[in-house]
Amino acid sequence: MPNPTSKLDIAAGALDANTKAAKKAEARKKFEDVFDKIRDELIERFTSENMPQDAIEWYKRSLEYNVPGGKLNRGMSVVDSVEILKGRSLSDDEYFKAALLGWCIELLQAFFLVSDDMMDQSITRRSQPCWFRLENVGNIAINDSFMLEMAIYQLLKKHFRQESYYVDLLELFQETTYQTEMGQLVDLITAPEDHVDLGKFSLKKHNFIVRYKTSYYSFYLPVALAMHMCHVPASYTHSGKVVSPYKLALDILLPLGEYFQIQDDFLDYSGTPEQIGKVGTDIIDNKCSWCINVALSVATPEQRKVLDENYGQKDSQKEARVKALYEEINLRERYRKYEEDAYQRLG
Ligand code: DMA
Ligand code: MG
Ligand code: MG
Ligand code: MG
Repeated sequence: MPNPTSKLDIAAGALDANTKAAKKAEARKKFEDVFDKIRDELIERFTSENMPQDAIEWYKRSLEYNVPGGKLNRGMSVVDSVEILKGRSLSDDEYFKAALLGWCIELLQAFFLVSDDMMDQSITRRSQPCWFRLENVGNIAINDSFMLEMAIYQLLKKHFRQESYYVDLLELFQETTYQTEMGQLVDLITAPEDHVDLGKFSLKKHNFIVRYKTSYYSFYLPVALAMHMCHVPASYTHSGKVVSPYKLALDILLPLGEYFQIQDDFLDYSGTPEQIGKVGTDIIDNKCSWCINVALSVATPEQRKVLDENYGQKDSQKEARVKALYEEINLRERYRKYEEDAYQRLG
């Protein structure tokens, strides 16, 4: 006989999950609504410079194509962090300001992704062709990416110029952009198109790249922005000890970024375009990914030879050979173990 209480529990659990999902969808919708306002402001400013109609339409299309279609985790976590720091729900004005900072991260991300896709020669992003792949766009995407970045500073000036922490916001965005660009540089020069040298890869190098190209902007930035908005000071003394809250946040958040990028690397190989909205290019691009580093660390001399001969080349058969080797060394199981471990460590 099934126990009616447990049936009730299951029903209650399902209801709870439904409510949570509904709440999440509602929060996303509220956050997305702020984008419409931001886009209109940016276009209004652009139009006020007497820009020709075709340029206005171009800029609008670039904003709509590149900014709002992602997971929005980074942007929405500014709002969540401000709520947590204040310990209460936000007034309309507070919500708007937090969401605006969130959209500034999404603009920064759009700037990075438009250029990253050109440099990585990617095909799709968010289940649509990469911006530079569109007919008539091509290399104009370089300038579009610059304009996505500059939108951040126009918005900050308009909405935060009067705040005591305005300069902190500016410095934080600039510093984070610099860190990400350093990471992208090392990511790219470690993966030369014309010369494969797997001896240059290591998990240590991977770790460095990941911290710079992903962790700072994806994990530290949202929380640090929220902390500035809540007037958290750079340091204070507590029971005779100097506390540096931003440093503390960094120590907690960087490992999360590492986990996130290792998942991104693993999905580049194992995820289908339907699952991840993009076609993986790491093997063909000769990237110092988590997958190749794990493979190198366990490969027999014969397997190493296969990797040397097939990795990093613009040839889908060679790419398939590397993927087959990833299966041979049970990379999926190794990733599963890594993930389990990471949950223990980070949870
Ligand atoms: C992403 O690295 C880093 C930035 C700064 C965009 P990536 O090339 O692995 O990202 P993706 O897999 O999304 O192209
Ligand atoms: Mg990429
Ligand atoms: Mg890249
Ligand atoms: Mg990737």
